[in-house]
Amino acid sequence: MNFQLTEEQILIQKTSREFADTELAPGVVERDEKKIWPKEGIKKMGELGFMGMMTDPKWNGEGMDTISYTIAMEEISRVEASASVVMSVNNSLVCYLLEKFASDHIKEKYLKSLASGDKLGAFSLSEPQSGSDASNMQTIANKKGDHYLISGIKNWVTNGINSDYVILFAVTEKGVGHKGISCFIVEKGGDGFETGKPENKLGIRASDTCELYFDSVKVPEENLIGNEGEGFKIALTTLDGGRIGIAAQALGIAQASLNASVSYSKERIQFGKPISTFQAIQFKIADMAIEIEAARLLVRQSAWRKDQKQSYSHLASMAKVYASEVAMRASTQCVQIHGGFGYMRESGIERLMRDAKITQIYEGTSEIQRLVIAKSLIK
Ligand code: COS
Repeated sequence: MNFQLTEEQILIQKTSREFADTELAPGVVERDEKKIWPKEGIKKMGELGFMGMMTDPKWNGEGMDTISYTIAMEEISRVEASASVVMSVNNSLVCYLLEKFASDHIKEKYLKSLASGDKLGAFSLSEPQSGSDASNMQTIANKKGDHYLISGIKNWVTNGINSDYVILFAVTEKGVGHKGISCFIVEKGGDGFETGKPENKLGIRASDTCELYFDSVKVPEENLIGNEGEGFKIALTTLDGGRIGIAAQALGIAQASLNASVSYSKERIQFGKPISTFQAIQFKIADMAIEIEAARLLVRQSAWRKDQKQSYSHLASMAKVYASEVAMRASTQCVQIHGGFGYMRESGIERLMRDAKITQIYEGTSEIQRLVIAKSLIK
């Protein structure tokens, strides 16, 4: 067993860490407060190759392994989770899905520009009545000659506003449950395609989330990904990998919480001493560090298994459920250590707690992850 990162992985860590500290840290609190999308940061992430990290260079990606991707996700999330979610969706939900399931025609036409960061993708599965119960979707795609007409509503779509292309799941055959769901790539802005207003969120406020409305949107048949009826399995397979990315995001938020706690506790004087000298604070810091190391092992192990082409669905769920709960605990303790200051918006500390919360919800709630884990044990 070798826990040593490769030279390439160390380089990715250094590059993403420096990028996050120099390019994303300035203005991060204001972007969160005012819901300003990190446009410049995302553009630079594309230039650095962070938008198609695992995609084959043949399709303009970087051809890196999943461990490298989790390292970059962790570093960027440490500074701005709103930026890392944009990266995560484009990498693990959009580029991965297209590379694995789409035709060469789609890869040539869409994947190349998505992996290079020139275009941005979104992934739209959820609907008002179907979140965890993902197969209960109502959006319909009716075949008419050489195209489909798609109608319905998708919600909680990350990158919904700023994306160019949307991965869309819709029903092509009613009454057969998940076997009637198909997957498409749809260009934004066509007739009947409307983008909703930005949602006002608790956390990751600088990222954009919205509803998408489809009213008989015409989509050419060559934009079907895989075969009709394969959409649900494509979605779940893709989400397995996505969950590793979100686990890495949670890890970054937890690490940021620990870093801030250590440095503030050494500076903050109470009762004539730095609060870091008090055991009550030391125990909180120690507990955070233990849990973060354990979460990192789960994240890296699930990524490693994916790279080794071993089954990893249950481990991705374990990594996500554990890392997201660690992020929640660490960020809450971080606010506690910072006291009144940490509760103030301008401190940037309470943001960690608000950002952590979504990692327990999106790409499958903690409850769904536990179902996936239990199913893998009981089957
Ligand atoms: N990869 C590929 N296929 C999978 C899979 C996976 N990880 N998990 C299940 N499947 C397949 C099953 O094998 C089954 O296929 P068959 O009918 O051919 O045997 C099919 O998918 C349906 O499986 P199942 O009956 O277990 O589906 P359920 O409807 O009970 O749902 C859960 C399973 C709850 C795990 C799934 O709906 C889920 O993950 N929901 C959360 C969705 C989510 O993450 N939403 C967030 C959206 S992105 S922000």
